[in-house]
Amino acid sequence: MSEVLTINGIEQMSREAVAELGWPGADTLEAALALPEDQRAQVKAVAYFGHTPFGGEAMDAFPNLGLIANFGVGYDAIDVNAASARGIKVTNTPDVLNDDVADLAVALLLDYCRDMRGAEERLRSGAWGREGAHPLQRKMSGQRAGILGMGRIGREIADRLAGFKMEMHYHARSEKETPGWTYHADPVSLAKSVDYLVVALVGGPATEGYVSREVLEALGPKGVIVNISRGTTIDEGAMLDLLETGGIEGAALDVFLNEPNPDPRFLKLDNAVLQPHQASATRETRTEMGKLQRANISAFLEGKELVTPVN
Ligand code: 8YV
Repeated sequence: MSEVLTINGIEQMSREAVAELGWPGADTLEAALALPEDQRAQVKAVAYFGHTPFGGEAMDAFPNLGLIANFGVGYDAIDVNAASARGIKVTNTPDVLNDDVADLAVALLLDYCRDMRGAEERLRSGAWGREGAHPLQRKMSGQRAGILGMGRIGREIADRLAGFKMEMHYHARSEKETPGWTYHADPVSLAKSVDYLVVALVGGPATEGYVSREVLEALGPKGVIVNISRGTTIDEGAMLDLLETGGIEGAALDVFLNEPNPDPRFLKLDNAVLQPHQASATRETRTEMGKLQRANISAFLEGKELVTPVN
């Protein structure tokens, strides 16, 4: 047993890197907790992957744990207060994934508007020849976009959408320096003012259900919601109700409450573009995320300053 334990399906590129380091792995947190007590007692750092809640009770199963190094910028799965109370440090992997997440947000919106998957299916199935052109689509460039949460990822998305000549609106805790974009002090006012609402909030209890039924209703029957943050940030039941009844026009989503098995109601919708939580999933970015995670672990084991500490 090594002093580092990897927990949860080790992601793509970093699986090899982690294997090279010779760290043992547990496929799930549950499996890690089932390790013999003497093995758990050797663990000083956990390389954590995925979104299963990691709370105080689980931390207590590793009496010498000093670091949870999360693979991902969002660390909402980890109870940071419980970690701090136990003197356990938490790190994440910010910034290296901003471009990919912003790229996917734009791709979701473009795909929603232009129905590239449906149009390709028309070509592949021969329906183009049999039935003619694909139905007309919806314009994205030049329309009104709202960004909910103007952190580093939100800003990257906004910069990209501004490049599509969109009229930019945003809501964040405070007004930011922008090239003349309209600030809204509350999310309802933002939703009322835009055609496309992109959610780029941090996850965790503070933003749970932040996109409420009221916000979605303000977006209205021509409005489209995009989410690349966390499933928790939207009242998912309300969103499904409104998608099913025309209360909002559509959705383009990379995140869900119940991952990796989203509510089956989503699968029946033809007004939604659905992605399996893969906004950061390029080889390049996952490699960088793995490097940053390992740099934090090395720094911790060598008693050096952590690279990207959370607490
Ligand atoms: C995941 C993400 O971490 O960074 C985040 O917060 O949501 C993703 O990059 C990734 O899927 C690994 O679990």
